[in-house]
This record gives sequence, structure tokens and C-alpha cells, in this order.
Amino acid sequence: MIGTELTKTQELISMEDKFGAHNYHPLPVVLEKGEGIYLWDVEGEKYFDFLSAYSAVNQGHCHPKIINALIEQAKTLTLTSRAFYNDALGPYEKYITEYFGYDKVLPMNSGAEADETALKLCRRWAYDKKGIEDNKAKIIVCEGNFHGRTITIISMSTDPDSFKGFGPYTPGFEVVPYNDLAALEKALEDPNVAGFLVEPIQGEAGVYVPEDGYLKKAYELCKAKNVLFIADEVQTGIARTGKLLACDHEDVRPDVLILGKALSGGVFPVSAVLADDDIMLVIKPGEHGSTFGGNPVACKVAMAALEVVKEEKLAERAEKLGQIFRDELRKIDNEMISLVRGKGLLNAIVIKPKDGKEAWDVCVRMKENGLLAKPTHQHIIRFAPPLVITEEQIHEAVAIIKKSIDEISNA
Ligand code: IF1
Repeated sequence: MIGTELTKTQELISMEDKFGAHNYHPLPVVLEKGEGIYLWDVEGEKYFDFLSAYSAVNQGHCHPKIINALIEQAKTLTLTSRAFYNDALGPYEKYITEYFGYDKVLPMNSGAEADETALKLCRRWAYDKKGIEDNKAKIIVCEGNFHGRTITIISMSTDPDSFKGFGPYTPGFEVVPYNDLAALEKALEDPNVAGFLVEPIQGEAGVYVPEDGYLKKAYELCKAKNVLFIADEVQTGIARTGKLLACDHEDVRPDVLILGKALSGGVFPVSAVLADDDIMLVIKPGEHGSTFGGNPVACKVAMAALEVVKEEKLAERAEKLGQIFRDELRKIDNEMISLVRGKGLLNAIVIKPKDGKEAWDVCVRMKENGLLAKPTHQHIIRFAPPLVITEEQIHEAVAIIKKSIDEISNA
């Protein structure tokens, strides 16, 4: 590099800095290609992707089957809006409702939109079916929750980074500690409670796995009080935790199921809310929707993405390889690793800072060694590779993680 000549990486980072909002703090890497579990940056460096765009790329980057579905539909008809019918939506709705075992689906685009949809369904069900007085419905949420970035969703958040400075907030939410059945049981005493919205594993909170039996017991407590159990499986769903849904580990069938991210294999924004008729039909024509919700491209992409999950047995892979991954991480003898936790291929390590070095420094060093992951909160590194990873690649990745942590701790 001569004088002030910038690398392509530096040039592109400064372009984003100058022309883009500063609402993120990305790792200093600029990516230009993805295939399977690998990413390449603009300098030609190759990386293991251990974030999978926060579990949106479970099927691997640019999966040929999903990409082909995208291309074919994109050449034919991309968007009709819901003002008219189209030939892709009905078959998709049939496919996905049979796939997950629900009467109906309400198609949206982002995870946040799906969560908002679930909140509206729950409140409307409260007034029309449970008989709660208008505008009095309450929804219980958990400390440490993450359900998206809209004003109503951050109104439920307990993380100041999510809600500070964005008031006034949407009322009607009550917060209970996660993984605390006594607190939930107490909160359910309020007759105005309509729903309990919960992540089966809290991703953003740092891959917080509740005790075995928590989801099942929480579900039973809700049923005893005629309260909807609403599972946000945007991050934990689509085979990520070793079952098709994280709720499947405890045979819990949510009254309302929220999906997103890997529902499209990371190829297109696709989210969905599934429920049975007695809940779903409380929303009447013209009372909810979105321009792109259920568009033909989204329908074809999602069907292909869901077929891949079954054809390639991604849940079984996540279960088996996740166990191997945690076992191997636990063999790393380094004081900076204070905890390893997770389920399936949604895992995290808690980093004990050393000589001023913390999780961010480990992530930068892993990048230099060929593996991409990012801290959540200050001391937790989430590891979520595409579920198409092989056992051999798991071992290669663990070697990079070990090397990086040893280098940082001995720096
Ligand atoms: C970002 C976090 C993860 C989610 C759950 C709904 C949504 C998300 C359980 C909303 C989205 C994404 C958002 C993304 C980073 C990522 C994230 F760090 F923000 F919190 F995964 F943990 N429910 N999570 O995890 O879905 O509207 O984004 O499609 O950069 O904000 P979305």
C-alpha cells in the first residue's frame, strides 16, 4: 500500500461510515461472497461463518435450491400485493401450515413484523374471545427479551440499549424474570393477562437456555389461566437448536408460533405467524397486512428453504454436531472461557476478561484466524454456524477458536 492508498476494505468501511446511518458497530471485515458455511471478504480472505446472520442462514449461504427458487419466481412475478390473489400464496400457506401443524398462517416479512402481528392477534383474541375489557389486555414478557426494534417491541424490552431515548412507550406489558415459573404463575393471577410471549432460548441475552421443563410448565400455567402461549422462534426455529422448533424439545405446541430468519434461508425477508382458526380468525379483512407480506418470491423461497431443512436433516445435524461442538469447546483449557452453553448449533461462550482483553478482542483475533463471530453484550460470544457444517469443519473451527483465545490470553 503506497502512501494514503486505502485497501478495498478500508475504502468500503469509510463509504459506509460517510453515507450510512451509524446504527451498527460491525466487525472490521467487508464480505463479498458466501457459499455454504464459508464467507470471503473483498481481500480474498476466506472465513468460517459462525454467526449465520444471527441464525438466518441455517441452510448455508446461497443454497442452490433456494437461489433457484428465487430466480425462477423473480423472472415470473415478484409482487401482486394482497389486493389480488396469486398462484404462489395458497400452495405456500397449505405447505407451511401442514409443515408445522397449524390451521392458518399470516405471512409477513421481518421478524419484528411477525412479533407485532402476534401481539395484535393476542390482544384482539383477548377482547373478542376471552372477554377482557377493551384496552385492558396485558401480555407477559421476560427480562432479557429480544423481539425486534419497533417502538412497541422495545416497550417490552429490559435492555436500555434497546429502549432508552425512544419513549413514550406502548403500555400493556408486564415483565417477569426468565426461567422463573413462580414469577410467571404470580403474574398469571391477573385476569387481564391475554398472552405470554417468550423465546424458547434467549438469543440476544446470550444464548440463555432455560431449565429443562420450563417451557412445558410455563405452557401448562398459561393454559390453566386461558392465556395464549406465544413462542418467538425467529432465532431458535428452523432446526437451529436440534429440533425443528426449540419448543419441540419439550413437546410444547405454542398457541401462536412466530417464525422468521431461516424461514427463507437468509435469501429474502420472510416471516410468518401460525395459529389455529379460533385465534387467527379474530383478525378480519382489512385489519392487518403488509405490501410484501406473502409475496410470490417469498412463498417460493420459503418453501424451498423448508424443503432443504427436511431433505438435509438439518435438525438432526444440529443436535449431533452441537453436542460435539460444546464438548470440544469445554476441552479448551483457558481461563478466559468461563462458561460454554447452548442447544443444537446455537451456542455461546462467556469470556472472562484478561489484562483488558475481552470478547471483542477474541472476535477480532478469530477473524484474523479465519472465523467470524460477534459478541452479544460485553462478555458473550455467540457461535451459530450454518447447519450444513460437517463434523470435520466443527473440529477445524474449534481449533481456530482455541488458537485465537490462547493468542489473546497470552498477548
Ligand atoms: C439486528 C439481536 C439476535 C430475534 C428474535 C425477533 C427478531 C429477532 C428472537 C426480529 C432479531 C436479530 C436482529 C438483528 C440482530 C439479531 C439479534 F442481536 F438483535 F438480538 F439474533 F439476537 N425475535 N434478531 O432474534 O427479527 O426484525 O430483525 O427480522 O441487527 O438488529 P428482525
